Amino acid sequence: MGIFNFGRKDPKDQPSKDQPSKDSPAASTPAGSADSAEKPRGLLDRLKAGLAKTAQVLRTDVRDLFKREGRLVDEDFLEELRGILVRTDMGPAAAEAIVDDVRDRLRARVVDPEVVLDSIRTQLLARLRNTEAGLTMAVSGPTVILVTGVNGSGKTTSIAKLARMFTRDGKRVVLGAGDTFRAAAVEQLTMWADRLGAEIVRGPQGSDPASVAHKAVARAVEAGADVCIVDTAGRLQTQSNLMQELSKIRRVVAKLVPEAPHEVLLVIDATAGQNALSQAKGFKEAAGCTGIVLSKLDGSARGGVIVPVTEQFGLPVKFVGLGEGADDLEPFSPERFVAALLEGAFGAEA
Ligand SMILES: Nc1nc2c(ncn2[C@@H]2O[C@H](COP(=O)(O)OP(=O)(O)OP(=O)(O)O)[C@@H](O)[C@H]2O)c(=O)[nH]1
Ligand SMILES: [Mg+2]
Repeated sequence: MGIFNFGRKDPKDQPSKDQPSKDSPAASTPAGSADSAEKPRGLLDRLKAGLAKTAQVLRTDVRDLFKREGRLVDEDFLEELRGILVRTDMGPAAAEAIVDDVRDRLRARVVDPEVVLDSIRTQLLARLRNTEAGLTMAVSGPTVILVTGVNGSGKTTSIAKLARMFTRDGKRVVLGAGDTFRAAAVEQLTMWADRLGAEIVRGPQGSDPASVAHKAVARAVEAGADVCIVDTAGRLQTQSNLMQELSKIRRVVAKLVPEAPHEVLLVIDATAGQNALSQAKGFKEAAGCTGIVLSKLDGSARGGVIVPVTEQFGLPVKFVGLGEGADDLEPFSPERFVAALLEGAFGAEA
């Protein structure tokens, strides 16, 4: 789809969470500029690197099912195949559909790994096809994006990545430091803002996050900014008082910009396994989330969780996070995702 351009990686953009880097502010990397010292990597290559662990389960383990040239598709084989699929967290429905497809078409035949991998590809694509979705942008005035999720899921880092995406596209960004719970959270976002050339609006520690959000959106309106991204403190989907706090933020920003927030993104850590599902459910119901950023895919062998998350809750995965740097974000594309998982399975080099 490619609403925005992602092209280069900047590994120096990896501040540690609580130790803001002393690197100079990002006035030196203006919007749209290239990080010239970096080697450009294609979208697919970066996605492949990020998905390496999940791909390993699918490609290598499926290949390992085949001792020599081919293997007879019998119930033992199908059981082993199901085990591999389940390990990627793609969920029982998708795993079962693949096993059924292989059984229906190939039972009692001696087949090659390629045939099985092809079935996996077809089934995954069919399940993910309708999930591609860009961000809803304001028709006029700033687009307001609220970023939510459980503790440590990658919210603040994802905000930095989104800010980088927008500034690269020539857009003016205001960040709202709505995580007033920890002083380090504000420092972390401030450091990113400095580095990325975004303005930041902060409030005193312990102050009402809704008032910071209000100030940030007001500033975005006043400054004629294109985007206002509001950070929030981590919370569990089961903490109803904290979920209400998110509702308050939404109400407050809507007073300033009628359609706001245009997006309420839920950042889910791909290593969370099946807990990702209850997060998606809880945040969708209580916080009105509109889409998901699936972070830390690079550290997970369970990237398949993208399938049940999108299927069960009708929440589109809008972006995937593939590392700690500001450039490690990809707009989600089912085709690229499945290609990154399975390409190379046929011995072809990327
Ligand atoms: N490998 C990898 N690490 C990530 C990714 N996204 C975030 N991280 C790391 O995960 C840790 C937590 O990220 P934060 O962005 O601070 O998470 P958060 O949700 O804001 O955390 P709280 O504000 O404490 O709830 C940091 O060390 C990040 O560098 C990703 O896509 N890949
Ligand atoms: Mg944070």
